Amino acid sequence: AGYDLAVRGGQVATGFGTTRCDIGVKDGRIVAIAERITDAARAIEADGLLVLPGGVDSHCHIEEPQPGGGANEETFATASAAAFAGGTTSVVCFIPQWKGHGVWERYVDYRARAARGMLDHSFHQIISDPTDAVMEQEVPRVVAEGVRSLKVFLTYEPLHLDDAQYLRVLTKARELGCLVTVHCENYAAINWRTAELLKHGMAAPKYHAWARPPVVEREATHRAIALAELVDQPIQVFHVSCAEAAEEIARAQARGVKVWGETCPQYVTLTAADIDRPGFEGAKFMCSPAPRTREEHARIWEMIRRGTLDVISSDHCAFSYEGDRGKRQNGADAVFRDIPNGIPGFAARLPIIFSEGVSKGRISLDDFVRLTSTNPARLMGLAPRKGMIAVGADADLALWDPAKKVTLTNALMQHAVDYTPYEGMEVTGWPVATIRRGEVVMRDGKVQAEPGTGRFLPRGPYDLIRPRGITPDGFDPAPPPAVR
Ligand code: DUC
Ligand code: ZN
Ligand code: ZN
Ligand code: ZN
Repeated sequence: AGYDLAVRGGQVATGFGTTRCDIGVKDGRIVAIAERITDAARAIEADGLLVLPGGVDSHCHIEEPQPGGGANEETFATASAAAFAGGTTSVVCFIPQWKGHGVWERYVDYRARAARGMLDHSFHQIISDPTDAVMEQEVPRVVAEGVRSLKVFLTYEPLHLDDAQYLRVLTKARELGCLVTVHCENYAAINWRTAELLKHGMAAPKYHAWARPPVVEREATHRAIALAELVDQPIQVFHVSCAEAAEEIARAQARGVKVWGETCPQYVTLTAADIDRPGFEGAKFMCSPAPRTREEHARIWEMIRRGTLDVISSDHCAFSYEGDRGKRQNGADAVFRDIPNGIPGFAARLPIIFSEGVSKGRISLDDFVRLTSTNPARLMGLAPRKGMIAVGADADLALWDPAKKVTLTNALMQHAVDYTPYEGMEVTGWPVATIRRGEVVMRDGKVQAEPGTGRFLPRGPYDLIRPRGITPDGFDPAPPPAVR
């Protein structure tokens, strides 16, 4: 047979139009797209299904080692199952850095952890302590390995950077040809409000949201962009939750600044009412930025349609509700400040965005494919190998039943933790099979991939994130290399 696999008769959605055709796969890659492919060792009939490029989740937290020696509950094996269950085939996750420590050792350790999973993976390097030794010696080494993005937090103890430290990361990223991804919330403002809320006895989970209203996100978004503009370094603003932050991105984009905006399913579905559920239950919905309102969801959809927000990732960061590694790790009734932030979302991401977006008529099928696969792959330098259905690309596909109605449950999510914030939500549209490099890794909810088969995706320099060469007054103390 000429092909290892043929996917036949599906509606192939490329992000730039949909056509009924067959896909021929050989050695893990797409080698033919044709009206009819017969000469294959194996065929999958996809009549009535959409054939999508496998989802690319460019922001997710998996098995991040903790300074104390543990790691968060989601391992690469469980994360892979959850991702495949939801039609996602590639991820970009985070190598931590702890203050007082370097990054090289963490990189080596994290590569080994990731190699035990089934997902194709790349990394962002978190920078929480940009010392001379880290920035001049270790970071260049990690980047040379293919880790082409640095992640910074403008809030969070103990990760946050001040403006001088952030500038140092930006200038080093520019020199090395990396993207910088940024968590934008104002550290001092959140600390001040948190202290005041607790002083007034307002300690329940819902006050997590009160401690970080949209204005603190808008301020930090503006500042993150302004400093990036000052040094001419491209950035992506992570998890935009409100229109006022998105407007800062839109204004900068309109002046030509290279800034991209990401949002997540939680910012078009969860609300302050969820985080205000009785007792400790609200902890299940606690993430940063915090869930907003229905009105805000509508504004986020509008910013998606305008293209201001062009990537939707999960920010999967999972803690169980029960147990001593989860939401109650600092006590069964911890004050909001001491409850770990983050919600699981690997498997829910594509179904929620398809259902709320495409099925409800808010975005087109092309938009969906670009937002969840093509755009993150392009921005992270993984395209055209990932994020596209094209000859030469990896054969990563999600076979999607656009009419299937499913009620979300924790069991369907296949992640490591004991709850989903989307329990009981009805969706229309569901992945019936996931194919990773030509191998069927999920079929009808059954994940069937061997641990250790996920591949590291090194990322070389790429044009999209090249600095513009525009600085105030033309003063550029360290021009980036001219040719990459
Ligand atoms: N917010 C983040 O920024 N990271 C992980 C968890 C969360 O809620
Ligand atoms: Zn600090
Ligand atoms: Zn973040
Ligand atoms: Zn995150």
